[in-house]
Amino acid sequence: MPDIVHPVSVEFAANANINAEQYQAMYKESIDNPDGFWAEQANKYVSWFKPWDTVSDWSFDQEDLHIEWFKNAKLNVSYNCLDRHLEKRGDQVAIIWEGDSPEDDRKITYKELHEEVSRFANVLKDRGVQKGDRVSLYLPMIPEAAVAMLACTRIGAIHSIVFGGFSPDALASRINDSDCKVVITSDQSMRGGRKIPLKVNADTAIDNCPGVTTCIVVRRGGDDVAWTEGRDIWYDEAIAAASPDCPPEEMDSEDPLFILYTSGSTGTPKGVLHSTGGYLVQAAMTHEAVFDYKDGDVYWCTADVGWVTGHTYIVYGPLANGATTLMFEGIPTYPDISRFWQVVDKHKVNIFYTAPTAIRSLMGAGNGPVESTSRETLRVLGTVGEPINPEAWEWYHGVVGNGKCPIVDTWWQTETGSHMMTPLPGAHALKPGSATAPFFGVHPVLLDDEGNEIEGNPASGNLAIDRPWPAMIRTVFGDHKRFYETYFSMFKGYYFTGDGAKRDEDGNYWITGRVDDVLNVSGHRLGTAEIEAALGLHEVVAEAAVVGYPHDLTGQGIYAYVTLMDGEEGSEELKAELVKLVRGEIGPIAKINIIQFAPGLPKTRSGKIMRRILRKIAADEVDGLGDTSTLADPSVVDDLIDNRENR
Ligand code: 6R9
Repeated sequence: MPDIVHPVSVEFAANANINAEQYQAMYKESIDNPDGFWAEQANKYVSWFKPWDTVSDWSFDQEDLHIEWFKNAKLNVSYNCLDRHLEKRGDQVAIIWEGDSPEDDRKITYKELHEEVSRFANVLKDRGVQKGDRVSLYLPMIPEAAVAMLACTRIGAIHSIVFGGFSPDALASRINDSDCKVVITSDQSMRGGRKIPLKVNADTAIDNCPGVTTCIVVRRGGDDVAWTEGRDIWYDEAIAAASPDCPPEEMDSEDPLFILYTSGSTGTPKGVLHSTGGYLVQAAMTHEAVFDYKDGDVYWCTADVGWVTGHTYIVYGPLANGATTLMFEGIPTYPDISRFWQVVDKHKVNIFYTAPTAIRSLMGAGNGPVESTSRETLRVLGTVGEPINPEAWEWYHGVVGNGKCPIVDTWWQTETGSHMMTPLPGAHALKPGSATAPFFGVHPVLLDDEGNEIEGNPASGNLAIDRPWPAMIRTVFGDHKRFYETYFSMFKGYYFTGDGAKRDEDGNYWITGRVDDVLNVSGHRLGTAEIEAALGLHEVVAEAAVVGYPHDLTGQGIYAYVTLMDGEEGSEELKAELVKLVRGEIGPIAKINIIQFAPGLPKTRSGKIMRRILRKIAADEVDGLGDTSTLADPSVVDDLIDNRENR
C-alpha cells in the first residue's frame, strides 16, 4: 500500500465541525452507547411531531429479521426539508439548477419550493395517490424531480426513482415490481446538447404496466409527444390548478420512504426499501459532518437523482440541513471539458462531490481545462461510487482543489442509505485510495470465508457490519426472504456488504471492490446475471457468462463469454447485435466492452461456472489460474486462453 499521507490541515481543523479529538470521543460514544448517541443526533437534526418509545430494536436472525429505529415517533420528511426552514430561510435559495446548456439556470427559494411541493402533493392526491402507494419517477435532472420526491413524502407515498438512462423494459419491470399506479416523467431529457425521448420510453414501458392509471409529464424540451387522454396530464397545468395548501402527513418513523432498485449478484434488481426517521437523521448528520457543511455553503453533488447518492446527498441530506444544493442536468464535457469548473465558479460552489470515473476522464484531458478556471471557492471535495486510484486522487487534490481542499472518499451503498466509511475532513489524515474510518455508529469487521472475524492489523477479508445503523435498508420490497438471503445468510449475525476490504497498520480501511458477481462500471452497479439473461434472449446464444475486468477509465469493463447454439458462427455483426440487445434490455450503462465467443465455459462437475477463472482470463492474468482440476473439462480453459485474440 502506498504510504502517502496528507495530514489534517491545522487551519481546516481549527474551523471544522468535527476535529480529531471530537471524532474519537463521539465514535467511542456511538459504539458504547448507540441508543444514547443516536437519540441525541435525532433530536439535533430532525424535528419530530411526536417522540419515540425506543431508539432501536433489531435482530439479524433469520426467524426474526427486523430493524427499527425511533419506534412510534412521528415526523414528515418534506416538513423537515421545507416547512421548518421557512421562518428563518424562506428567501434563501434551496436549489440552484444548472441546465445542460450554460444559458439555462434557475434558482428556487425554500418558500417557492415549499409552495410547488404542496401544489404537486395535491395533484398526486387528486389522482388518487394515498399514503403507502408507490409512485414511479423517470425524470431528468430537473428541479421537478426534487419536487416530486418531496411531494411524495409530504403525503406518505413511496417513491421509486428509475434512472433516466434505463430502458423501457427496465422501467416496466420496476414499475410492476412495486405496483406503481402513477408514473412521473418528462417529454425529453437534455444531455450534452442531445434530446433523449423520455416520454416515448415511458409510453413503451407503461404499455406493459396494467396498474398505471396516471402519467404526469413535465415539459422540458417542448417537442410534441404522444398523448393518452385520461391517463396523461401535464405537470405545469396540473400544479397551476392545484391548491398551494397541503398539510404534511404524520408518518411513523418506520413507515417506508422510498424504494430504489439495485443490482445484486443473482436474479432481477432488488427493490431496496428505506424507511423514514432513521434515514433522515443519518442523511442530515452525514451531510453536515462529512462535508463539513456550514450554513451558507453552496453544495454540489454531481450524481443523478436516479441513484442513491442523488437521493441522500442532492435532496434529503442537504435540504434537511437548510442548505443550497446545486442540481446539474448536463455532462462534464459539454459544451467543453471545463464545464464542471465553470459551474463551480459561476455559482461559487464550496463543496463538490463527484465520482472517480469523472475525475479520471477529466484528468485525461490534462490540467489546462481546469486551470483556465479559478475554483477559489472550493473548500471540501468528495468522491463516491468506486475505489479511487491514488493517481486520480492526487490530481483531484492538487489540480482541482489547488492542494488546499481535503477529499472525503465516502464508501457506502444503496442499502446503507448514508455514508458508512469516510475520512472527516477536519479529523482524519488522508490516504489517497482509502475510505479511512467508520462513521459514527458503524462497526465494520473483516471476516474470513468461514465467517470468523479477523483481528489485528493489517488484515484483509470480507467487509461486514455487526450491528444496524439508522439509515439502513429495512427489507427488499415484497420479498423479506430475499432480504435475509442476500445480506444476512452468508455470515450469520452480520450484514454482509458484498465488498472486500483491507485494514492497514493504522487501522484504516481500503475497499478492494466487490467480492460477489456485481460489476461496478463508472460507479454504476450492474448484476452479471441481468446481463447474462439479456444475452440469453438472442436466438443463437446457448449460454453466456459475464465478468468484470480492470478498465482505466470506467474502473471495470464488461467482458462477456458467449457460447453459441450448435452450428452457429460468431462474427463481428453478431457481436454488434448482442451489444445492442443488452443495451436495449437494460440501458446505455450496460455497454459490453468485449465479447469472446467460447465453445465451452469452465464448469465444475456440478455445473457451476467458475467465474474466478473467467475473470483471470479477462484480466489477462493467465499464469495464475490456480487449481483447475475440479473442472468437468479442464481443456475448456486452454481453448479460452488460446482464443483470446478473437475477442
Ligand atoms: C453510494 C453507491 C455500492 C458499491 C459498494 C462498493 C462501491 C461505493 C465506494 C465504493 C470504494 C468508495 N463503492 N463507494 N468502493 N470506495 N468510496 O455508490 O451505492 O450504487 O449501491 O454502489 O459501490 O463496491 O458496494 P451503490
